[in-house]
Amino acid sequence: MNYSKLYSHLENSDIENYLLIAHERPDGDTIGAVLATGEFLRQIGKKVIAICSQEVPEPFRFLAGWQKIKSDFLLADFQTIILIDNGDLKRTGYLDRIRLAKSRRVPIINIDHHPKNDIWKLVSINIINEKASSTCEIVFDIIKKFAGKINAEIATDLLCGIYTDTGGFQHSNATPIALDVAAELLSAGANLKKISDNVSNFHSIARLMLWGIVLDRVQKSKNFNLIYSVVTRADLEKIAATDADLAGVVNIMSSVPDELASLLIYETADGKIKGSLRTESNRIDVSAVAALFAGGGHKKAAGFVVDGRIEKVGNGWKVV
Ligand SMILES: [Mn+2]
Repeated sequence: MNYSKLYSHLENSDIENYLLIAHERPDGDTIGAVLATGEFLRQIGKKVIAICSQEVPEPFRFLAGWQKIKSDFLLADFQTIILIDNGDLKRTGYLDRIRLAKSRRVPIINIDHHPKNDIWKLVSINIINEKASSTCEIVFDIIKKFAGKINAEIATDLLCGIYTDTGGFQHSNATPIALDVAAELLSAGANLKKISDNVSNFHSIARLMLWGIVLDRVQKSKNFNLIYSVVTRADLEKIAATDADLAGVVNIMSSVPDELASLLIYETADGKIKGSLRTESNRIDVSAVAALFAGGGHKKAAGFVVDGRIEKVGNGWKVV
């Protein structure tokens, strides 16, 4: 990867004020990468504000400095915007203001490992590596080649992102490079035990009850080689669970051998239906399936949003 454009931008001492944007429905990769990038930029004398349109989820609130992530900003305060792990423009949560930044010629940098999307043509510097396990793996490379200091705090941030995006080193993106980087981060003082305790072993009673509902409704599709389950808004409300509590259960669903994919369908608070797809198989690209419904994502994990509600019909469910 060639970072020369990025580095000469960073070396420009006239450009001081940076805005970092994590994606909506934030995960450990976007949060870890935003915090690590922020620390690194501060080390080299920049002023940084990190932004996320939604709250930092509980499991990532052990990362140092998460409280500093804000949810609003004034565009005029910044000389550069860095989009981190965003995937597409809508996921930034600040679509209008990013378009405005573009029209005001504020430099926008994109650091990501998602496939080509609508952010690419908008930005001045694109740092994309689709082969990277996570955006944190890319940020590690950027800091290291810049001869920046990976302290224990940055190391934990970055390892948190690699850990979450590889499903705790279980998915096929846990490549030799990802594991080499993880080893270097451990040597730099990253706290893997704290990461796994918080990210993998952090379930509220509401979440366990919700997973109970989802797993109880698992069915095999008659027409496709996939298993699916559904959750209505009423289910979520009854046990006071949140959408974030659904993360993870679709991975359990995809543990059934011989199934090509798993699909979890649930009603969102704003009256839509969201589909979350996973596969452990190399024979299917679930982002292509999601694209049929105008969604997207990765080969192994993807999602889509459609209009509608879920209704119970006999022993099954119907999207209306
Ligand atoms: Mn990611």
